[in-house]
Amino acid sequence: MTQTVITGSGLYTPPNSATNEELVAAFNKHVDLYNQKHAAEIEAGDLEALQYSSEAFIEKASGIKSRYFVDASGILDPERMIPNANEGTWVEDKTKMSQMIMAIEASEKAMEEAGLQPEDIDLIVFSSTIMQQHVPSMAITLQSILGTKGFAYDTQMACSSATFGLAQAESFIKSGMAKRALVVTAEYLSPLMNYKDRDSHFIFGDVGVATIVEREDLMKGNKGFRMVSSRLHTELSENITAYWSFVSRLTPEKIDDSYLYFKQEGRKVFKELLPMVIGLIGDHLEENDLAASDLKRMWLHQANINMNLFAAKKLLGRDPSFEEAPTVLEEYGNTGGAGCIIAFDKYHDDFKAGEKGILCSFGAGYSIGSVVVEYIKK
Ligand code: CO8
Repeated sequence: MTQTVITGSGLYTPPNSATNEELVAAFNKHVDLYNQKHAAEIEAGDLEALQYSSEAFIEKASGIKSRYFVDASGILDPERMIPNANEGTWVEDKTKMSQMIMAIEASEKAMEEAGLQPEDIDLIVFSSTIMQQHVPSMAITLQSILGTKGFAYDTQMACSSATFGLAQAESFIKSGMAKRALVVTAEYLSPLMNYKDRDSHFIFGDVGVATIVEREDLMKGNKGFRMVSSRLHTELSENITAYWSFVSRLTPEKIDDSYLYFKQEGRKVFKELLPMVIGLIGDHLEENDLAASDLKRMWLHQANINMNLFAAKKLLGRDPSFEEAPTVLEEYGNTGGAGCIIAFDKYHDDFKAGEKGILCSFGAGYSIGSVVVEYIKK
């Protein structure tokens, strides 16, 4: 049977960042400006005063201390609270598109780790929460910039973009339609966020990740993570939404309405999604005659530290060590579909042949993607 192997990964970290302190200072200044501007309506009881955000809450509720942004200056400007577009003339030069910059660097690093040249790749799956450009696709544009062969296409699966992309690459390779795939998740999420929303202004950061999936018998290098088994699951929920769409321009007067941007019922997500995730991982491992204790590592979705610790503890029956379930939330925040791959990229060099791990994403959709891997060395 054809086997597939993850032979490389790459991470692009944007040059700008914001700590909780910086983000909360800008948010609270915005609250002051808003409350001053609307003092009379607030006084008359016609409008509710906005409340301050707090660093202590953010760190305790999410485990996030900072996050990276393509642009932080617009987000930290209390009069603006929207990222600035700093990409110049990207329509004429696609290598200057913010999302493409992330994709190119992450892809180059992944190809380098796998020992591949662009012409060795015959499939690009550009799988991200959002696409900066729809026509032509981001994937085909990236294909032309890098010089890869074969075919390339875009797909979107929010929090599970990377794992769904990996499973698609695996399927294409197993079917014989491709030999070597580049899976790219470039999460340029900040333009989709509402930095005036106290409940969610601290959650997300921008980042780019990429992985290489090769047919095992054609591997150029001598090591990698064999994809033992993949499982995908979706189930509709409106507890995480961002209704932004190409039809938003038809009602320009509503362009700033909060329903267009990221919104969630965090508690409900926590309560509904976690049992699904724990159940799916448990079943997935059982199908493969594995227990959580057989895994060296769980590279879990990075949305919330409490969620990750809860899931890992339930699966293991005890508290996980950092090595068993590493988190990158403190530095990167929630990076949508990229989170589990950041954790994988940073924490996979210590594997020995035969050791196993699981990549698992979960979130908006709802969507869950689970990939069991085994380290191989030839
Ligand atoms: N500062 C101070 N207080 C605050 C703040 C703040 N910034 N925000 C809320 N509070 C207050 C609330 O008002 C509330 O007050 P009260 O008790 O008086 O009503 C109190 O703090 C507690 O609020 P919550 O119950 O909301 O707090 P939680 O402890 O639940 O923490 C979290 C909130 C962090 C959001 C948490 O619920 C969580 O992380 N849940 C899981 C959510 C999750 O995993 N979502 C998946 C995210 S989606 C994803 O990962 C990728 C999506 C890709 C983009 C998709 C675009 C559509």
